[in-house]
Amino acid sequence: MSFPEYQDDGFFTSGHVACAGCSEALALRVILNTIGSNAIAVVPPSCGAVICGMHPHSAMGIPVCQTTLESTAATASGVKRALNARGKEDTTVICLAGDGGTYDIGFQALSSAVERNEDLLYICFDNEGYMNTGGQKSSSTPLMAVTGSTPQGKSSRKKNMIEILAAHDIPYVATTSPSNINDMVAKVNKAKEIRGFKFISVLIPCIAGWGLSDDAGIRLARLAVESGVWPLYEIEDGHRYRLNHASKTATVAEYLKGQRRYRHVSPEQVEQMQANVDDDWNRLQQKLVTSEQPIRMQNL
Ligand SMILES: Cc1ncc(C[n+]2csc(CCOP(=O)(O)OP(=O)(O)O)c2C)c(N)n1
Ligand code: SF4
Ligand SMILES: [Mg+2]
Repeated sequence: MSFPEYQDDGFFTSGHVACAGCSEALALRVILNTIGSNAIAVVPPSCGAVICGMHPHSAMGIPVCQTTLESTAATASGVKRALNARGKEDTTVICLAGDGGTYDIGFQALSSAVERNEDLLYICFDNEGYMNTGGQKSSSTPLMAVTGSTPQGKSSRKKNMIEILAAHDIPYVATTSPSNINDMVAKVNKAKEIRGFKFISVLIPCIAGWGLSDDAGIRLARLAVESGVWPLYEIEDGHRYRLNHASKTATVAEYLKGQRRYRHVSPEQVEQMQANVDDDWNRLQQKLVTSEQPIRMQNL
């Protein structure tokens, strides 16, 4: 195991109010310290907004603009254009949103901003539900997971946001995990160098919403990667795929174990979920093979 390759310059401080053991706090610390001081965050209602806290006691060491759940990408577009108008083109505008504010309620603003190819870095903290309001389902909640609004388990599959964004020909879209810090640092650094819209999705095992013990977050994040439930990959310009963790060494059953939200699932349903993951993995492999194509024109 290698040591994390980022320098902590104190852009995320102690005293935040994340649940004990929540890996979103760790991810925020890594991402903010990788971005550095020349940045402004746009944050909609979410655990991230609660974790960051209120001015002047915020845990974040950069200016924060809290916006509505619908309008993260629109607000950030305006902030970025205002900065440009004042000659501050080098300031990074970073959106820090949850999955509900990304996959569902903020999707229209997000899709429009990607279509305009705004120069933004959008981070989605995907804890697979509306968690700071008590754990309701979002369209990121996976099949069979119990939430406050799917008490018998969700009947539909998780929306594939990465592929939806790839279909926008977005310059850069990637997944990462708090179990793979160097992968996270590398992707944030890479995104910093790209002009246009960048989207990075971070899987956040939710201690409260998934029914985990306080010390299980990172272990679950790792099992998600190693089982292929959350493959680490990146796509450039909507069609050049790269897999960053190439092997699948754990089973879906191992990943589900210890999560209260899957306690009711039968062995047959576990088999079906394994088949779904295998199918998605194989499709990803096919895209890796066909992805070495010439770079397409960007609409910058
Ligand atoms: C239009 C609108 N609907 C509902 C709410 C109430 N609300 C605030 S935060 C939140 C949950 C957001 O979920 P997500 O984006 O996944 O963030 P998480 O809490 O899981 O980090 C909801 C429903 C709101 N603020 N605005
Ligand atoms: S509700 Fe879940 S995601 Fe939100 S702070 Fe608590 S553990 Fe973290
Ligand atoms: Mg959420």
